[in-house]
Amino acid sequence: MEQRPKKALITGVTGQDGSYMADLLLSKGYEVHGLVRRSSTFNTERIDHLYGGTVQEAKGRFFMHYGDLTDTNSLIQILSKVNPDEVYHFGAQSHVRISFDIPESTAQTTGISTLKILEALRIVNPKAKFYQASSSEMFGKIQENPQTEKTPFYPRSPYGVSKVFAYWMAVNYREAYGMFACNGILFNHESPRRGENFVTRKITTGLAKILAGKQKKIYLGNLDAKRDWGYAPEYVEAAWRMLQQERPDDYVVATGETRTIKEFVEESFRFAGINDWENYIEIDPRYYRPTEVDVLIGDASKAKEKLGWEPKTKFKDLVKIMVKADCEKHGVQLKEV
Ligand code: NAP
Ligand code: F7E
Repeated sequence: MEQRPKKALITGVTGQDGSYMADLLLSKGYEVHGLVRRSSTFNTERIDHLYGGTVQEAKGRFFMHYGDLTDTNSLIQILSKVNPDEVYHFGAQSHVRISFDIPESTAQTTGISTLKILEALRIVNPKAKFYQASSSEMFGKIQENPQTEKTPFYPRSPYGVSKVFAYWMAVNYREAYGMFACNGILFNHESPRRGENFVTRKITTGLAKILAGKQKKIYLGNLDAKRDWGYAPEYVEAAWRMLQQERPDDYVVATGETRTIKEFVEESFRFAGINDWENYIEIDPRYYRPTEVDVLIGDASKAKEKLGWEPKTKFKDLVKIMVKADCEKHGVQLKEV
């Protein structure tokens, strides 16, 4: 007898990770359902290739549902209707700096939404496997180096605090109700689909616009912070692998290499053939955070051992991928250096 395809529900499907996860699951033969919120302008750019039917294999297997992470009824309705085998919860207010401006709504969207979905699943579909998009921001003011699954949390923003709440909710539903809930503790991961107000994409878009004569300077905040940056498509593969294990667990996903924001700027400009990058960068204190996360570096040994997952794209390749994509978008021809 032919088996029905596995069904997955993705929250945050219009975002960076959700869209890559949709691509991955469709390539694996899943039927994919995405939760989309209403917006006054179209917010589906990252998944238009799926919905518009240009990707042949998505035909008849990709569905969008209007809902909102703050609207419990919409979540219950979608979960009941779709009855998914796997739920990937990527939806969130994911910008750390902005979480200081809208702490309460961040707590709702980034923290409480996890509880809403787990509770809805417990009632309508307790067998579904659940992925929680946990974050290295939970380590915040780091308590040890490098950070592992055992490192204590010390969040430094309303975003980080909300993610700690969500992390423990996933653990609690696993322990209290035996639900298959996993936390992927993902360190920063980037790509040409990264939102343009995160620092890497702000730099690569700004650089492309400078080269295209559309912009003169890039205004940035703290250039000394250090981040462990990986490549987003590889990170959603790790998330998928977590839900294919026999038992639910929590995993750090990282490269183990940390670089300053300044290094990202330098490498981007160097790749575009510009050495005097300082002439194009202005510091604007508006982009400082009330409490900063100075340095992050992850140890993904457990993911390597249990999931067979390893990062492939290194720092310089990541910069290259992003600069190239933004230059292409802005009609800039690069001479490779
Ligand atoms: P992203 O690009 O900002 O995507 C966030 C998604 O959440 C978007 O689809 C957004 O919809 C949706 N969303 C926001 N508020 C919503 C609401 N009220 N109702 C329904 N949907 C809502 O984030 P990302 O970089 O892909 O990250 C995915 C997840 O991983 C997030 O939970 C993030 O916090 C977490 N995370 C990210 C990283 C990273 O480095 N990227 C690392 C660790 C953890 P719109 O398109 O309509 O805005
Ligand atoms: O900032 C500094 C800023 O906003 C990185 C989210 O996906 O990853 C992301 O959070 C660093 C910070 O990412 C600017 O102060 C300097 O130290 O790109 P970001 P983030 O805060 O690390 C984690 C893992 C998540 O979970 C989050 O969802 O860069 N920085 N100048 C700047 N940052 C921004 N955004 N803009 C600047 O102009």
